[in-house]
Amino acid sequence: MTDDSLIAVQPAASQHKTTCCYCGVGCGVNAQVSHSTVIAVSGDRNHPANLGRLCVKGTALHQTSQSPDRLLHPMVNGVRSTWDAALEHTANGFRRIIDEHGPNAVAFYLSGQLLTEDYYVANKLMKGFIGTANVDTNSRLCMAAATVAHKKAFGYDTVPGCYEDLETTDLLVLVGSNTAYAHPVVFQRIVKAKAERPKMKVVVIDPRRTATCDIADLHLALRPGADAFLFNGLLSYLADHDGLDQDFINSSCEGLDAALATARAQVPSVAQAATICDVPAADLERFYQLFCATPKAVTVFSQGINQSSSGVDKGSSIINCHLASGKIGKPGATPFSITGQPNAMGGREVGGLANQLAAHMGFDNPAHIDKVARFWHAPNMAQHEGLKAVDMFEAIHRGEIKAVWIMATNPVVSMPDANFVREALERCELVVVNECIANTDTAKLANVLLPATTWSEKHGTVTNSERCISLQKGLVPAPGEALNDWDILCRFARKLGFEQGFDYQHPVDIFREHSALSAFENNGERDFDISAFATISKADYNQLAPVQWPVNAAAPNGTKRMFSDGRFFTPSKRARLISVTARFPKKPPNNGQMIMNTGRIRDQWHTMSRTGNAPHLMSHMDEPGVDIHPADAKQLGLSEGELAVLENLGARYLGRIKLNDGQRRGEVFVPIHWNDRFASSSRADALVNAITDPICGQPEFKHSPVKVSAYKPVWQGYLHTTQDLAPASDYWCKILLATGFKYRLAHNAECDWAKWLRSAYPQVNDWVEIRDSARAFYTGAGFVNGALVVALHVSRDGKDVAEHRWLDDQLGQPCDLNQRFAVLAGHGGSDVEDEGRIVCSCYQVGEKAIVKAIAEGAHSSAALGEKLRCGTNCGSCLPELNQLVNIHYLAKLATAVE
Ligand SMILES: Nc1nc2c(c(=O)[nH]1)N[C@H]1C(S)=C(S)[C@@H](COP(=O)(O)OP(=O)(O)OC[C@H]3O[C@@H](n4cnc5c(=O)[nH]c(N)nc54)[C@H](O)[C@@H]3O)O[C@H]1N2
Ligand SMILES: Nc1nc2c(c(=O)[nH]1)N[C@H]1C(S)=C(S)[C@@H](COP(=O)(O)OP(=O)(O)OC[C@H]3O[C@@H](n4cnc5c(=O)[nH]c(N)nc54)[C@H](O)[C@@H]3O)O[C@H]1N2
Ligand code: SF4
Ligand SMILES: [Mo]
Repeated sequence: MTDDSLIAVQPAASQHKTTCCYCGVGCGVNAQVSHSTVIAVSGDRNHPANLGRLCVKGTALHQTSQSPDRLLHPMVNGVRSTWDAALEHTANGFRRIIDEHGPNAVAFYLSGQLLTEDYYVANKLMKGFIGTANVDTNSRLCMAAATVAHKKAFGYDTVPGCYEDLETTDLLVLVGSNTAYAHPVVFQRIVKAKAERPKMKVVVIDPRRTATCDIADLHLALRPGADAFLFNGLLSYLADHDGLDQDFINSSCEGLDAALATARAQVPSVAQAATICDVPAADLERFYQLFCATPKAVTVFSQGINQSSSGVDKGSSIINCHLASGKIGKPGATPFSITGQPNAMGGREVGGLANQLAAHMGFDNPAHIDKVARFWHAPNMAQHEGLKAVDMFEAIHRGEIKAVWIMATNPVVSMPDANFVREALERCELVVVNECIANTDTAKLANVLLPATTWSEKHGTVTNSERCISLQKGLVPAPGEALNDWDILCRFARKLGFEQGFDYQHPVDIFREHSALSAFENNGERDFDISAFATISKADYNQLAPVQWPVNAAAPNGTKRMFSDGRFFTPSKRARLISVTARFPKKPPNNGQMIMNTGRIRDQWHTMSRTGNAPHLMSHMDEPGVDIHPADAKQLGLSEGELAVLENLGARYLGRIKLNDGQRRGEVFVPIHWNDRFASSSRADALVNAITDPICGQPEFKHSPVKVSAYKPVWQGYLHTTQDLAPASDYWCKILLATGFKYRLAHNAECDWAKWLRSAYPQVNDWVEIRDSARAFYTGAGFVNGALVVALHVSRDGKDVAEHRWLDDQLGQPCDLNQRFAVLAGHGGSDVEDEGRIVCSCYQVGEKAIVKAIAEGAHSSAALGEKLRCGTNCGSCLPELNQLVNIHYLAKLATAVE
């Protein structure tokens, strides 16, 4: 924080309301602060998003806010610098490049994890003052398709519904959304609503059987990428089965005939739809019937729809069905694009994407360009849209963009063809990165690395999936020399000579301007209007209560739901149905290739810069995985627990095989999170083709053809160490433990283990080792003053190195003779039970204990909770507890009955 009044020297412990910085659910958090540290968090009962709940990531907010890898000082070319010198260097670089090559030779790449105020300033500086729209954001990878689909249908990028609609609906359709993992608190709200109103039906549409299917009455495991066919089929079905709302269509829609004609031509019957989508016709018909017969239906869509070479069309095909059947603008009835990042929506509001202007205006409307220019008194207003993310990095690679400033995102991990992106940055003349973490894969390539504040230090607003604006509060002082992103940008702007327009003293100054722009010459024409805040006082801003936009004279307390009057923001005030020609993904797999699907796991956030540092968040899934159907695995000679190698674009992804009959044949699933800080070769995006949707530029992240084979190392094993030190090996992945690190290792050449250990740990003079005569296995442990410092277990076939969690707790512990033997054996003895994989992160309850409790009579998640506490804190593991009860009790019961 730059404002001392906000830091406030904290008394012993004080309570503050703030907002979670992870997902787009946007939960309200009570943070307890003591001695300038957030020491505890709990859910805010009064926040409309979560009503007191938090998921496992939210519950761990205070544990992840301090990182040993924190970036504390500005760095220029690897050398510590001062703020003034670093910004002078940056400004000189930008100025020279702009003078020589014009403003389009520079670019900003931003993030939905910036605050609205940061985002506003970045966008204003580039589009209004530097004079280029080469400003794009990771929202391109995330929400771009939904944004365009909204704009096409409604005139503006409006999310019509609210979370309450998910609870009050009679039919909830979750399409390409693993809500249980990605929006856990929304999922818990749905679970509760369904338990209270069992007539509510849930349909999940996802090629995989995910944790979200735990509550599904019907799961359509469709062929990857077939969604627009499925929804075109639904539109035809509605027309054929009296499912159209003619009154609503007559009064509020246009374009139905053309949309229907295209849908009918492509998907004339349910049978054809079922064949194209590769789902049982009876199941599909059941879904169509349900949708047709249920006035209150909500369709939530997320990355399974957006991240596609035809994501806009897929979004349109969903919205079409809601418009045609009048299921919009009413309680419990709406299409709902659920957003991923905490401020993806705020970014859209300030126009953070290269084709947008501030306050939901756009380059496609000359009057908008003029309005924004006049409002900003912009000396160099950009007149055309800029380059979208993938095109932007291609232009960097070609040398056309010579300076890029990256803020709050890690493109070397998260962009498609990630090795190309890395190469582009290596070639770029000037790479500036605002980060909190010193050594992210992107930060490592920065010429200028600038320390930014992050959650609990920065202060400003974010907007969640249901248009709710909340304050993320500055509660503790910035560490080292870190500054707020908006402040860094303003200092830079002033160095470029833009004194006026960037002299904000506090985020409220920016928020007021942003609010005023939303009202500027609006006259009810634009959806985004928060004019009520144009004159908000600093005191009111610092206590801002969550509120859903629009917030204006007509709706001073905000707006829960949009379009209740059947009026839209198009010139005709009617919503448009869009004619959609459904298409499959651009690049089908060749013979022998499989489709790589990518997505989230429960306890990690993106590139792990924060969640990777919390041992208990690592415990649910501690290693990059490859989920594969058992039959495919058998065909390829892959076994559970071994390593697989996936290949595409000359890159490799190594991951641990997990047999999963919830996978479709021919498709593997890998997590997006691992990166070069945590594993040797597990950046999924290095294998993703940079294929994008031609309209919105969003990449096809969910569908990459890859070659899959077994990885056969010469040796493999694991290392426990108090130091972050492991042997160079072809495969390694790092797992944080409470008192050190665990590495899983595999390599394709021989190694002299005893020699490596002695050279890597010279301080150890007390070694205990076992090696067999044929050198098929080696185990060594080193002690300093009797305490365990390092332990290595390796073998040729991996058979002798079964891991037990017991060893994870022994680092740093004094070890007597018995314990030394136990360390060498790798487990605490037959009377020490291994917990197995951790299912409940909050209480660290492992799978083995849960299975045992089920055998002993705990036959529901509630009974398990009573016995072991699992699932009783944040509830994120409830779907998995139910699954274990299914497998280990209900399925056995069913077999017994048969
Ligand atoms: N734990 C956790 N939560 C997060 C995040 C995180 O990193 N970790 N990130 C946040 C962000 S930024 C985002 S954008 C959201 C994303 O939230 P989601 O979109 O729910 O998450 P994903 O796992 O990316 O993908 C969702 C599902 O799409 C499915 N899918 C793949 N192909 C298809 C297809 O062709 N059709 C259909 N119908 N489905 C398909 C995948 O199998 C996957 O289960 O999560 C947010 N929440
Ligand atoms: N294959 C595949 N790839 C994907 C996806 C997928 O589903 N599949 N999903 C895509 C999606 S939807 C998304 S949203 C992206 C996410 O991908 P990224 O945006 O690259 O992921 P993050 O790890 O969230 O990166 C945020 C960075 O900002 C830093 N940071 C945190 N707070 C602040 C702050 O206040 N200021 C500054 N300056 N820095 C901060 C963090 O340390 C971190 O390094 O990944 C995309 N990539
Ligand atoms: S659901 Fe979890 S990660 Fe998302 S905002 Fe709420 S607490 Fe944070
Ligand atoms: Mo996202």
